[in-house]
Amino acid sequence: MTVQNVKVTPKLYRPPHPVDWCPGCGDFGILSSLQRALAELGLLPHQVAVFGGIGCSGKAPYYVSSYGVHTLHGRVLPYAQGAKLANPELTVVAVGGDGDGLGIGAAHFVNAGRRNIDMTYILFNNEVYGLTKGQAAPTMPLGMQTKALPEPNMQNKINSLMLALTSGFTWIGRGYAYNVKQLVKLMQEAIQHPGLSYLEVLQPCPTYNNIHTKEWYNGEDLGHPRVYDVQEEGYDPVIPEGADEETINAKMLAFMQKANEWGDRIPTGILLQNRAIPTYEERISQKIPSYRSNPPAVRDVRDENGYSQVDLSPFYEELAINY
Ligand SMILES: Cc1ncc(C[n+]2csc(CCOP(=O)(O)OP(=O)(O)O)c2C)c(N)n1
Ligand code: SF4
Repeated sequence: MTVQNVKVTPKLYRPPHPVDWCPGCGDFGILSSLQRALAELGLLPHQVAVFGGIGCSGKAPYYVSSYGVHTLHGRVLPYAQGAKLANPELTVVAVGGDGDGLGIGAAHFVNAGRRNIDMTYILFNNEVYGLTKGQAAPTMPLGMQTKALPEPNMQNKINSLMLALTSGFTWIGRGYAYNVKQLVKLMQEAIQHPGLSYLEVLQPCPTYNNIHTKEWYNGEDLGHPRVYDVQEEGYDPVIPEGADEETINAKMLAFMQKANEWGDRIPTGILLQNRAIPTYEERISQKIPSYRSNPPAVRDVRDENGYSQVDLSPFYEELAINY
């Protein structure tokens, strides 16, 4: 595809510097899927901003040649939501680890769901804190003992799909880091969904998670892959606009059954697509009709001489500390 005579290929999104994840890390599959998904949507790098949390996964903004920020631990969603609200034309993707998003960042995850801002959150789920050497993340199952742990995990895991549902995310999906073909499609669907999308990606960490490995997800002990595609089995995730209560309840129930399936069969694909909830941008536009045509990011803050038109003096006066 070409836009303004620039050929948009995944190469355009590749950085000039090397990627420093461990060999065999599932993050590579997620990164190349993201570069492909953005390119195949015909987006140019300046139309995209990628925000990362802290952790191995949080380095992703360095590896996608678009706008982006490597933010603070657990704070990726506040940054990303702020950018999207300031510039609603921007395609905003937030990424981060399971520790980042569901440990220190859990309150932001829940409250982002309530807003339903039109952006995408991709959570890299390796069940461990990779960057800090393999401690149990909030997604690690009770009783699991990976090689970095002196004792089996004493806490139960958070089911992030269920948390996303109850928080209000309007698009929920799950992918697998080594199924790039499906992952590209899921990322494109998530980005194109009008509202907040949550994509959990099962991400083997060969350095610290020696239990849920690539071989385990591939089901080498069972003789069939554990991960399967719900869409191939005819699962329909859509809650249509204006759906009645009975339809909504039936869809939520079907979702919960899929979200709780784990072990010998692990569902991937689009699990929920709720078109019945307005986006935050639509809610703002009802209060401020000019919001979309004149959002904060495009307003001219300078006068004809290039000086700021914004009067910050009341703010400074408020900040003044009197001893
Ligand atoms: C406020 C704060 N607390 C703790 C840390 C240390 N820290 C850095 S990365 C990380 C865990 C990252 O794990 P996860 O989000 O699962 O990402 P992964 O490395 O597995 O991709 C922690 C606790 C920090 N950087 N900031
Ligand atoms: S520690 Fe794990 S998650 Fe981090 S780069 Fe290495 S393999 Fe990947």
